[in-house]
Amino acid sequence: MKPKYARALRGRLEGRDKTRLEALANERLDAFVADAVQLCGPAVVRILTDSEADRRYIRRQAIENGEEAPLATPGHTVHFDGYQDQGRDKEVTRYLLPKGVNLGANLNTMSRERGLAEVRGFLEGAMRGRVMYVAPFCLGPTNSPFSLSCVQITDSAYVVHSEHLLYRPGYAQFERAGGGDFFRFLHSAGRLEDHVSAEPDKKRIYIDIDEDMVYSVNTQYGGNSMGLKKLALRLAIRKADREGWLAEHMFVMGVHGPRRRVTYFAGAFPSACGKTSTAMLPGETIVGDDIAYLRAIDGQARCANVEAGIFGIIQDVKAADDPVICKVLTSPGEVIFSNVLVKDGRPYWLGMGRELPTEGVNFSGPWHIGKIDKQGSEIPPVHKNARYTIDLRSLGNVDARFDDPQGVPVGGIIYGGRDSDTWVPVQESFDWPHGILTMGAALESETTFATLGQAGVRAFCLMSNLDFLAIPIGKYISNNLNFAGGLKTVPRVFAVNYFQRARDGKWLTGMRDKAVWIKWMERRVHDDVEAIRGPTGWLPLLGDLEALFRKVL
Ligand code: OXD
Ligand code: MN
Repeated sequence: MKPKYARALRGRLEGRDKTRLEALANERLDAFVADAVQLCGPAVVRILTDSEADRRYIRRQAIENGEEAPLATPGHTVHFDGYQDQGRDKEVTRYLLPKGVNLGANLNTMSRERGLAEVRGFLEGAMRGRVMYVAPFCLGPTNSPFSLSCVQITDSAYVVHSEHLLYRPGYAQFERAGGGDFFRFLHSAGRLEDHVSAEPDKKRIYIDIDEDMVYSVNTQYGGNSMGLKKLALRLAIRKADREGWLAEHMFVMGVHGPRRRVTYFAGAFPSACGKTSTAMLPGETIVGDDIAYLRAIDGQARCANVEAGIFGIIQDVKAADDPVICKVLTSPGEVIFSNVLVKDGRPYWLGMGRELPTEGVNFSGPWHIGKIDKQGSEIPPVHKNARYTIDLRSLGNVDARFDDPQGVPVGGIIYGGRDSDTWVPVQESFDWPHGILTMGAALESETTFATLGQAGVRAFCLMSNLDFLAIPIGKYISNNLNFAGGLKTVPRVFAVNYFQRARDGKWLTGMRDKAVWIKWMERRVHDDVEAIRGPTGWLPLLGDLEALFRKVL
């Protein structure tokens, strides 16, 4: 380690932790840790490896420092975020632009110089008296063309615990390969009151595109604090643009067709619009529910789940519709519940199919029905964006190839939105450009509770990836169009809409109908069924749907 970094770390990084950092012999990493220590002023630095002992240490820390509390079921814990911190905060999430760079009017940007001064100002001394965790991770499967190294630095054991469940370990990858040009995330929950970030007006999530680095401060909500989730997606979109692949807000699933055939689909729907419930359809297998990288490998479109777990919305999860998830949420094993209601050590959430208790503990502390907040509004028992965090491997329906270093071949791409009156329930595009432009790029969807702000407003939502886009929109669309150029077989492109309503407001399709749409798409990929040429795409024949409804439902 260079003497200047060793000097900066003296007294805070010692013994085993020092040896662990030195063993990686990575000057860029040393510089990152030294800068974070000088800026945030922690009492001590812990360098985490991939070992089970370190995972256990983090779980204990999250409980000991009060960020999580154990629940009655062994392995289950609950975490609460502050009242104004329970969704992605788009307003304060900005790209820091170096002079002369323009990402277009749709992206939230500011000058790099001003942004760095502001966010680094909020981080100054933020970890005084606390432990700083340095955790290396890998996005995508390890030892794979998809692998991307990352380092999360944070003072939150909850953040690292969540990332242990959601991502692959990265210390060994740094040892082996030096980490390559890794992404860096620096987070502090900031000043805490009752274990939640106490200064929401100083919440900032700033993305330094020049340095592949993200700063996040005065927030705990996973979507704002976990670097590896949507913050890494932003950096990955830029890296993919430079290198000729795609980083998408997509689930990946294996659809099981006739004669034991498995066809893989990747699907982009906005947050809270059915990605997880589609990937979890009974009889099919899940590769991932949120973020995928797509690459052309030997002329074939292949994709991999960037993650290894689910940070899922818990509202409406119930045994009748989601038996596999419910089993994990009610059995011993590692689960973090966030922003649910707790009574007698049991978690409760909206739409769980049971009446909620009239008192308990929630994000506001001890809660009872009718409890009023400082502004005089009634505090709901549970936030709509309450979540569960689990390891994908705890699910009974995980796809056999979920960790395949080569990813899985992509048979079809699906775009879907929350759209009450325009798109049909399912259709196929005429070809790749038609699908990319009219189904992906033209996607509109109603806003949901997954982000702060008003829900139910129909908005342009390009490829369900607009929230995370970090390059100009036109460039991103061109990259998607051009992706097919490197392929021998081009995936089919489909569009679905689960949210059509009649004039009286009633849903026009049922919750389970998507099980039929997906089987129809699987048949189309192999030309097993014909379709009608409609004005906006190929539509299913009634007879094929009737047969599938009988068989599937
Ligand atoms: C998510 C989101 O958490 O998109 O996946 O908000
Ligand atoms: Mn998402």
